[in-house]
Amino acid sequence: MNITVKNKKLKSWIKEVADLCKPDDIYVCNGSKEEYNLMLEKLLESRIAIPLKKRPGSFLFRSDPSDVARVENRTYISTPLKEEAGPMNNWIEPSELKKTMLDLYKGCMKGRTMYVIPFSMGPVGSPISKIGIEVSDSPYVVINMHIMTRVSSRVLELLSTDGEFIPCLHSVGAPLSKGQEDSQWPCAPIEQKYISHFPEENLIWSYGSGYGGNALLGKKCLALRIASAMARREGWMAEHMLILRLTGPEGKQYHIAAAFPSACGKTNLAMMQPSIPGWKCECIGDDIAWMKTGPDGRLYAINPENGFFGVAPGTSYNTNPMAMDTLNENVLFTNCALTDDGDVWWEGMDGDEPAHAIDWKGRDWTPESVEEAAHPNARFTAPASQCPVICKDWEKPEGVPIDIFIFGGRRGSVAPLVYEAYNWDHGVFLGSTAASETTAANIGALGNLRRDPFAMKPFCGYNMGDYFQHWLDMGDRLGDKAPRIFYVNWFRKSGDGKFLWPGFSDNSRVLKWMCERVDGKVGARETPIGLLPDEGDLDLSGLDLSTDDMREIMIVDTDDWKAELPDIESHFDKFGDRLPERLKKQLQEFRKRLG
Ligand code: TSX
Ligand code: MN
Repeated sequence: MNITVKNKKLKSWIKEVADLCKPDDIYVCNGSKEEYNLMLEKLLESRIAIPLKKRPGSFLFRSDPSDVARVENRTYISTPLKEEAGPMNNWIEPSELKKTMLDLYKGCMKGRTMYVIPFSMGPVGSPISKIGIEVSDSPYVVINMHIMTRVSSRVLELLSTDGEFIPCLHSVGAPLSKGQEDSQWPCAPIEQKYISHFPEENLIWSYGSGYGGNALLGKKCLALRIASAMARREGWMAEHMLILRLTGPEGKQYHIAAAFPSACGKTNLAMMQPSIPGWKCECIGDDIAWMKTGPDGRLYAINPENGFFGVAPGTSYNTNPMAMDTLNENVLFTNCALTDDGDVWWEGMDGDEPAHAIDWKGRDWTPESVEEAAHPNARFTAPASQCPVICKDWEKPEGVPIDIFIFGGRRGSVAPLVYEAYNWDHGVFLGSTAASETTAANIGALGNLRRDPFAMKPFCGYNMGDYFQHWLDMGDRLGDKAPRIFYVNWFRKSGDGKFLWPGFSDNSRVLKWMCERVDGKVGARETPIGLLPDEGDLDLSGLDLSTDDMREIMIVDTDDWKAELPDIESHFDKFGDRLPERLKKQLQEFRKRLG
C-alpha cells in the first residue's frame, strides 16, 4: 500500500476486502493529474486505451460485447424485508446475497491491483455532499471516477480518523492466474454479475461488470439508489434530474429541474441554447439532482457529479452543439468507432459517414456494413467544467433555488406538448404515472408504453410507494415555496408520422411559458389532464409552424385519456397498501374530470 490510511473504519475495511479478494497490490488514489496519467500509461501499454490523434488527451476503449450497459435484471435492493424494496426492484435477502457474493469475491482480484478511490459526490466539503470510497480492481474505473466524481486526497483528510463514508466495493470478477495474459476488457458472465445495494447500511457491492453505471459506483448506485434512501430518512431529495438555469431578457433567473426516462434527450435539454431572442440557458447538471430546503424555505439543488457520462450516438452539432464542444479534449470514449485519421465516430454525428472505420468490436466497418459502427449505448466521459455553457454557479455548495419541476416522456400520441399540474399532489400524480414509448435504444418491444415514475424506476433505492409518499411529504414541507410542476412531450407525431414539434432549441418557447406561469403573467385553460397554454401564449415568433399543427400538438382527446385509465390503475395496483391515499384521490379526481 502506497500510503497509511488514518480513518479507522476505512483502514479495517481495506484490510477486510484485501483479505477476501487477494489483490497483488493495493494503491490508494489521490486524484492528481499525475495519477491519471500513470493509470493511462498502463492502459496504453496493454493496448486497452487507444489514443485519439484528433482529440488531445482523449482515448477510446472497447468493452467486451457482453458488457455494454447497465444490467437492470442483475441489480438488487437488498433489505431485510422484500416489502422495503418494493415492486419495482429485484430483491434478495441480505445474508443470502452476501453469502453468494462473498463466494464470488473470494480471490477475485488475484493478479490485479486493488485501487482505493476516495471521492466526494458534490463539492468537497459542502454540507450537501457525501463521501464514498470505491475499491475497484479496474484502472478504467479509476480514470472514469477521476472525471465523474471529485477524487481527492482531501477527501481522506476530511474523513480524518472517525468520519463516515459510503463503502462501494467493485470487482470486474476476472482474477488472473500467474502468467495469464489479461483480456482487453475483463468481466464475468451475466449470471455472475451483481449490482447490489444495502440501503439500511449504506453499502454497495458490485461484481462482474466494468461498464458505466455498473462500475462507476458514485453515480447510479450511490447518488441515486443509496442517496434516495438516505434522502427519505433525512428529509431531502435525490432525483434523476437535469438542472438548468434560464435567464430572461430582464435578467431574471429561473432554475429548472427535469426528469425524463432514457431516450428523451435529457443531456440535450440540459445544454440547450434558446432559439428565442434575449433568453439564455446554462447547464448545472445533466443527470442527478440532490435537493434540500434552504434557510428561506425554498428547495435548493446541487449536481453531485463532476462530469458527463453521456450517450454518444445521436449527439451532433444539430442535436447538442454544446456537448460536441465539450468533447474536444480530455475525454474518454467507450464503444465508439475509430476512424482512419485517429478520431471517434458514431451514428448520428454531423457530416458524411467515414468511408472506412474500425467498429466498436474492433472489426473493419464501411457504410455498407449491416451492423452499427458505434454501439447504440456508446459513451463519452467528459469533465463538466469543459462545457461552454456550464453555469458559473454549478459548484456553489448551497445549490440553486428550484422554481420549476418538469416531468416528461416520449409519446407519439395522446400527451400534448405541455401542461401544468393543478397543484403539488396533482404534480406528484403526473410524476408517478409518467410514461414513455420504448425505442430501439432501450430494451423491450418497440413502441410499447412503459411507466417510469419520476424516471426513477431503475434508480429508487426503496419501495416506490413510499417514494411517492416522500414526494407528498416534501410538498407539505415546502408549502407555497414548492416548485411548480409541469409535464412535457416533445415527441407527438401527426397522422402521417412526422414529429409535430421542432424540439431542441425551440423547447425554450415551452420553458418561457412555464416562467411566465410562475410569474403570473399568463393564464391557462383547464382540461381534464391539467392546465394548458391559452392560444397565443406560447411564443411561436419566427417559427414555421402551421396553426393546424399547433392545434394538433395541444389536443387533449378525452377518449384517448379514458383509454389510459386501466393501465394507470394496474400500475397503481402494484403498490398495494403502499400507494398513498392522496394519489388514489388524484386518480379518482382525474377520472371524474374525464367524465
Ligand atoms: O433531445 C431531443 N429533444 C430535446 C432537446 C433539447 N431529441 C432527441 C431525442 C433522442 C435522444 C428530440 N427529438 C427532440 C427534443 O426536443 N425532439 C425530437 C423529435 C424531432 C426530431 C427531428 C426534428 C424535429 C423533431 N427535425 C428535423 O429532423 C429537421
Ligand atoms: Mn440517467
